[in-house]
Amino acid sequence: CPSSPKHTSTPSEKCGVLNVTKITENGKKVRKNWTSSWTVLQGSSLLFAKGQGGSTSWFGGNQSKPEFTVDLRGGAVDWASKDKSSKKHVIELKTRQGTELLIQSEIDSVINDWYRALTETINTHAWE
Ligand code: I3S
Repeated sequence: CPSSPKHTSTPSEKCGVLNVTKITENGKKVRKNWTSSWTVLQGSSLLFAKGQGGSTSWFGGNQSKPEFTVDLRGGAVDWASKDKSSKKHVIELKTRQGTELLIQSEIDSVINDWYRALTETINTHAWE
């Protein structure tokens, strides 16, 4: 992550571009709206900023504001079933607050790394 070069090896700090859509908000189904989003995992929070905005894009900078933040504590992550999306490599993320997101990347290794990082984060912060 550009703003934290010293912390790039920390598993709880990760960022990159992913395709994201909400499918449920506060327990209510919402219409899918897939967007390419600059995504940052920071501690137990997952932050999304709309649009890629170039590689220097960062929430603290001028280019992008955090569009959406998800609290991972008490959440659940799993591979999405086929009926959730026709896309491949889709992660389903459920929050304790009743928001469900789909997270996708065309790149195998990228989505596998995110799956690992999200699972790790949820397990680490499960009892907070
Ligand atoms: O689960 P759905 O309804 O088949 O999801 C698709 C739709 O949301 C579609 O948008 P509109 O129905 O607003 O045109 C999206 O373009 C598709 O990407 C959605 O399906 P996938 O399988 O790509 O998640």
